[in-house]
Amino acid sequence: MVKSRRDFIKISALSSAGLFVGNQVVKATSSVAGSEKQDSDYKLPSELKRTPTYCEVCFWKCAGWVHKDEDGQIKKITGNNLDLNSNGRFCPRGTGGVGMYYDEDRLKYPLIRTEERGKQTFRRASWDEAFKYIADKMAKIKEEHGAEATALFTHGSGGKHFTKLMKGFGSANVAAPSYAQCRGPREVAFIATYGQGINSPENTDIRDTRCMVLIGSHIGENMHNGHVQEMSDAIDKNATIITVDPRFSTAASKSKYWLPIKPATDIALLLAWIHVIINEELYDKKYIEQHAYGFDQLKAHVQSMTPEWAYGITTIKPDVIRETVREMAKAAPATIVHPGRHVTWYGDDTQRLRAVAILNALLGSWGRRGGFYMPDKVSVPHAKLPPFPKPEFTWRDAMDGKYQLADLALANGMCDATIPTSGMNRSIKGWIVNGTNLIETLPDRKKTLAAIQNLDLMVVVDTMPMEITGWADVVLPECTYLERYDSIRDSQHREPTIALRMPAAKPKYESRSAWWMAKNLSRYMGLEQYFPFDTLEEELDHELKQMGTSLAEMQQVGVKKWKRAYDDIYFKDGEAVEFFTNTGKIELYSTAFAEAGFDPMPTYTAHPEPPQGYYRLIYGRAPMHTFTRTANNPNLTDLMSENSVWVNPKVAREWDLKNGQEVYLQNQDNVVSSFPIKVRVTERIRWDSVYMVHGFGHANKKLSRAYGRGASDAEMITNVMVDPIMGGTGMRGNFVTFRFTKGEEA
Ligand SMILES: Nc1nc2c(c(=O)[nH]1)N[C@H]1C(S)=C(S)[C@@H](COP(=O)(O)OP(=O)(O)OC[C@H]3O[C@@H](n4cnc5c(=O)[nH]c(N)nc54)[C@H](O)[C@@H]3O)O[C@H]1N2
Ligand SMILES: Nc1nc2c(c(=O)[nH]1)N[C@H]1C(S)=C(S)[C@@H](COP(=O)(O)OP(=O)(O)OC[C@H]3O[C@@H](n4cnc5c(=O)[nH]c(N)nc54)[C@H](O)[C@@H]3O)O[C@H]1N2
Ligand code: SF4
Ligand SMILES: [Mo]
Repeated sequence: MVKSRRDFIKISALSSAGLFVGNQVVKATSSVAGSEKQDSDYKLPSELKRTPTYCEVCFWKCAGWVHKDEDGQIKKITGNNLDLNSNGRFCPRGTGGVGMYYDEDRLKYPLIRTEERGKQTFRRASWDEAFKYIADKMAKIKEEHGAEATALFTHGSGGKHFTKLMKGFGSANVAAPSYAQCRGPREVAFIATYGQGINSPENTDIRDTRCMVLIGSHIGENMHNGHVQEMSDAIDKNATIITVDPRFSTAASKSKYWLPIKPATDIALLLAWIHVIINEELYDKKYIEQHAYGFDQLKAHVQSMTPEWAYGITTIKPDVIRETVREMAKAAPATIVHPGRHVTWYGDDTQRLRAVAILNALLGSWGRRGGFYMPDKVSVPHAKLPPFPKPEFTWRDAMDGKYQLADLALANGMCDATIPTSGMNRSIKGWIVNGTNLIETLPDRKKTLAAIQNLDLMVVVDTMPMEITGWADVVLPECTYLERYDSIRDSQHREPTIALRMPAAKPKYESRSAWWMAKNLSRYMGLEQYFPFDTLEEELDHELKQMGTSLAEMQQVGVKKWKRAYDDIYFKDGEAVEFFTNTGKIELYSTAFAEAGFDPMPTYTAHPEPPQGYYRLIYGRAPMHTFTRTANNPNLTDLMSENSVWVNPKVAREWDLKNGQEVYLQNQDNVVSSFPIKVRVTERIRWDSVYMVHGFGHANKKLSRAYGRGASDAEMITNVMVDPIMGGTGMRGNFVTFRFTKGEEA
């Protein structure tokens, strides 16, 4: 075996030597410049029986209240009635968020990788040491390769603070996996069509919809709180739900139509729907005439794409295709063809989402009640900072001019730019990874690890000992969202709303907030000018006062709403609307794609099918878990402690598989799952596919409840279908078969 620069190390129980270091830590920590404030970091207002927060268990960011008992122990979290994301109710995961705070496996102290007797290990360090170590390494990278040779991977609230630090340092390499591994293709497709993305929370007007089409979007298991509630209200009001999914999802069980499509063929279905809606003249003529560009080209383009043509591809019967699109047209414009959220499936995802955007335009649902509303938000005014240095190169320079239409950075692109290529003479040498478990999050793990081996520095900021922390040089323990202030939540909605997160308890152990880390690192790195406030409390109060409120008021109310400045949530009849596209119109024919050399209108291309004895691996969410982050949460493991692999009875018979039997999975590249997974025999999945929930099969033994429970879908995702338009990583082109023993990797 080639000796690697960096081994995966478990964060082991620290020896007595560690304890000794620990004693020093107390002293050392208090010598961090300006950190006298650390112990009294936050004043916890004892008079507040409940403190406001917004949830970090997923990115819906519901605002709620943390309740404590007389002894100040955190007891429960409930929703804030003023909040539009939650309507005062938390989902099971959000309620279980308390478990993150109490989890005894949490990261407790800063750690630094060392080599002892030829073996790599972590030693406990003081914050001072850790900051100094990072600042020195960053300075060295800057000297040798330029500040541009550093990157920040981040997902979650603390990212804003580290972003400021990186930009101040001179790097523009900042990416979240929620773009190229999630909703990126959707944003690019809607920007190309309407000049405006979807963003989060999605501007789908589910509350008032009369017909909603879910294409591989499994709301109900995908537990986006406010939208699950709105969908259930819409169903109560007899809205028609049409679900397109190779799996009988929870949403499918509530649907008038379930279309168990052959995976990877959705574009054909969408084009056939577009064909019918145009040829049967069911589209919104007035709307299209007034707002759209390229109708004639679109009409000509789809002429051969009949339901009969699509039947051969999708296995959905022509009469079902016709009937369902007539239902959509009947309810229009209060119809939503839902764009989904995790849409990086087959590499032609931007084009699939273009087809979704086009179908919505034909239904006239964009800007209409029950379709897509026009969201509003307030912008939080930030303190004026000195300008950031201008980077001379970014990850884009390693892309050979590709993916120009990506409007945000690609996490996979930054990973690629870390592996030396001929295209770029300098590769990235330092990573800060905040709140993202890249090993389980990015597809093609081998590549991620190859990139990591090429680094001079990897800092991981996390709350838990995850797969990614095992590869770090320095681990910085963040306190949970229940123990810290964070930036004001200012996401879009029907009305502009802000929410405050404040600590309900002091940070446990030596964990600290991302803000505190970024602030202190800025001192060691000579970047203090980008962090002008001594505490985040002062910074927030300064921002809030400019908005006509204050920290004190927000501590009492948690959420504050503003009236919309204009009555423009829906387009008015006949209103002239200017769209931010080249033509100022809704582009059925994308001039931007044509200019960039891509198909201006979506086409269907066939994707590889599973070889004999293999099944397409598809994956999704379970209502009580979020990605890999909750698999060890004591409250949530009580509800679901492992995943299973869904197998059609026909397949089970062929393999003689029984319910509950443990199997290993092996993919097309002969990768075998590290752990076995239980079989669930069910008619709810097509015979050509198997299904599992993402987020299980943890490999870090320090996760005492999650280690080895179930299997990891990510481990099986070695084939990546990259979207040529924006660089998203299609992850559903992987096929697995069953093994009864682990054996040697073939
Ligand atoms: N195979 C596969 N890959 C996927 C997906 C999939 O379904 N299957 N889904 C994709 C999608 S849609 C997305 S959005 C991404 C999500 O990707 P990630 O955001 O990477 O998801 P998680 O697995 O939850 O990893 C979050 C990490 O943050 C840590 N964490 C939790 N709370 C905090 C905190 O307060 N502070 C800090 N610093 N850290 C914290 C957790 O311990 C965990 O290590 O993954 C994408 N990748
Ligand atoms: N409980 C919970 N809720 C979450 C999350 C979570 O971790 N936990 N994560 C949140 C995040 S960041 C995201 S991005 C969303 C993701 O949630 P969504 O955007 O709703 O969905 P996906 O994960 O892409 O899709 C999963 C569904 O697609 C189906 N599917 C698989 N292949 C195909 C295909 O080829 N065609 C069709 N039509 N369907 C297919 C699967 O059977 C499954 O039902 O969920 C969010 N909500
Ligand atoms: S949907 Fe659930 S987990 Fe996500 S932010 Fe809201 S309460 Fe938290
Ligand atoms: Mo996502």
